[in-house]
Parts: sequence; structure tokens; C-alpha cells
Amino acid sequence: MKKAFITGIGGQDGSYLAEYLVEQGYEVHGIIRRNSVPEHQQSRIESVRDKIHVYYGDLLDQSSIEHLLDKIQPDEIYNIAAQSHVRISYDIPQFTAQTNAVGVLNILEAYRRSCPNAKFYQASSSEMFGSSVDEDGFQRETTPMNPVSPYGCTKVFGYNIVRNYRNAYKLHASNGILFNHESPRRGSNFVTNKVVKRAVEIKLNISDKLELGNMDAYRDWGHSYDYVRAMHLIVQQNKPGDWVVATGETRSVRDMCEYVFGKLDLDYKDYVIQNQKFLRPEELPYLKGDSTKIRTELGWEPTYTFESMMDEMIEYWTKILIKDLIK
Ligand code: G4F
Repeated sequence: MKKAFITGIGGQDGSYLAEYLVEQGYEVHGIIRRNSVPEHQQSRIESVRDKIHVYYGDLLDQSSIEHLLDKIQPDEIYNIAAQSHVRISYDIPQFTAQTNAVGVLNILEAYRRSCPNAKFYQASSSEMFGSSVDEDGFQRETTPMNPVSPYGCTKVFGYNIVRNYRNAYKLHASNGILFNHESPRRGSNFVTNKVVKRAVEIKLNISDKLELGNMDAYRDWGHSYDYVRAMHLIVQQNKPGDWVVATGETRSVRDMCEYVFGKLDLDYKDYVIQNQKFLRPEELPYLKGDSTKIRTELGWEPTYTFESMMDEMIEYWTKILIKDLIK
């Protein structure tokens, strides 16, 4: 039985990955950070809670990570934990850098000392490309990185230190450069779930407006379930490397609102207003990923379309909010 160790196991990606690895017959271990409301932390992993091993741990606490890796001796390590909100990285830039940059170094050091024969996956991000776009309108593995947020800058460090450790210490350490990926489990302060939740509330007369920041930013949105399958595939390769994971389609926040409100027979223009507070000091205007490398080399394909993903999220919030209304 293969053993996997997942940081950020209680988050959107961590929970889908834990479920997927349990299905594949893995013994799954993972860490969550302590917070004052423990119920909320494990709600996403409820379906597999009795099949996995969960510990308190933190990327900033290297000795706890090293102790766990020593004890578990995992075959595969997935480093998914991060301060993952781009706008909030402006509010807490130093914490973001500690977690997303120094945190990666901490776990790499623990890995190198405790279980150097394991395979390592780092959650790198399309936010690293920042303002760079190739002439054909795509970002790919070779596109220069010009990050435009504290979050993006910290992720570039994480990406580079993984490559450095791979070469310097001959570790099987890989980066997945993942474009935006969503699901009903997405935090509701990310734009897709914020829009869906509020649109359903408006439909049910619980709310009457939605405040957003920049509606003209473009993103390449895929589904978290498809992207955790990509993480697993990357780790199974004989040789480590770096792979872009993306759908190859881009839409604006406005297009997404039009689709979601339209599905609910509403016109977004009647409800959406701009609030300066959701604008970023510097915006990343456009992302569209070319995932040819992972599709041709590793045979990865997404199973969701943009529409089927958004429909799943609309259905999820409709069920939850109607249940709350009936209570
Ligand atoms: O949903 P978002 O907050 O995601 P963002 O900033 O693209 O970051 C996500 O994807 C990255 C991959 O490229 C990950 F690395 C990162 O961890 C995270 O998962 O915002 C998407 C777009 C932005 O352009 C933002 O300015 O939506 C725009 N937006 C407009 N109004 C808003 C809002 N975003 C949020 N969160 N809230 C708004 O009210």
C-alpha cells in the first residue's frame, strides 16, 4: 500500500486529492493548521475522515513536519498548503511569504533529510506568469514569469526552490503550474463561488445585490477534481519536471456572471455593482493556459467543461440555501 502525505488536506484541492488517493488504495496522511473553529476545518474531508490520518501541523513549524515525515516515511508528498488568496496577500504579505515561500523550503528540507526517496509535488500557480503572455495569447511552461502580486512573487520562489532542490540533491520534485480551479468546495471569497452563492441567494430573495471588483479580468477556469488527478499523474512519472495544467479557454468575470445569472433566469446587470474594496492594487488581467505538454506526455484530459462545473456549483448552493430556508 503506497503512503501519501498531503499538506493542506482540509482545503478544496487537499480534500479532492485525499478522496482520489483513498480510491486508488493509498494510505493517506495529512496536516491541517490549528484554528479556533475545528468543525469548519474538516468539513471538506468528512467523506473520508475515518479512512485517513489527520494531524495538526504547519509549514512554518519545520520540526513538526520533519517529525511526521520521519515517522510516516511516505512514498509521495503533496505540498498544497498555502495562503492562497491573491488580494489578501496584499493585507498579509509577510505571512504569505513565510507560508508560500519559506514554507516550501521548510518542507523540502524535511523531505531531503527524512525521506529523500519519496516523490514530491509542489502546487505552483499560473499567478506566477503575472503580466506575461506569449504572442499567441497563451501562457505555457516556457513563458517568462513576471508576477504582479505578493502571492505571485512568493509562488515564484516556491517554484524555483523546488527546481533547485531537484537538481542539487537529485530529488524527484515536480511543479504543477495550475491555472484557476474551482468546485462547490471553493472558498466563497474566491470569485466563482462568491458569484454563484450570491446569485442563488438573489434568486431565492435572500439577497438583492452582488458587489465585485474588476469584472474585466480573464481567467482559465477548470475543476479542482480534474486538477488533483493531474497532480497524481505528475508524481507517477519516472522523471520529475514542471507541467502546466489548464483548460485552454479563457472567460472574463463578466462572462462568468452572465452565465451564472442567466442559468437562474436573471440578468446580472440588474444586481452587480462595483466596490473599490475588491479591486487589487495591481491586477493580473489575463490568463489562458496551454496544457499541451501534460496532455501529450502524460495523457491528462479534463472531464468537466466550464458549463458543467458552474452548473454543479449552482446546484450545490441551491440545495444548501433551500435547506437553510426550510429549517
Ligand atoms: O477568484 P479569484 O480571487 O482568483 P485569483 O486571484 O485568480 O487566484 C486564484 O487562482 C490562482 C491561479 O492563477 C491561484 F494561484 C490562487 O491561489 C487562487 O486560487 O479572482 C479571480 C479574478 C481576479 O481577476 C479578481 O480581481 O476575479 C476578480 N474579481 C472581481 N471581483 C474578484 C472579485 N475576485 C474576488 N476574489 N472577489 C471579488 O469580489
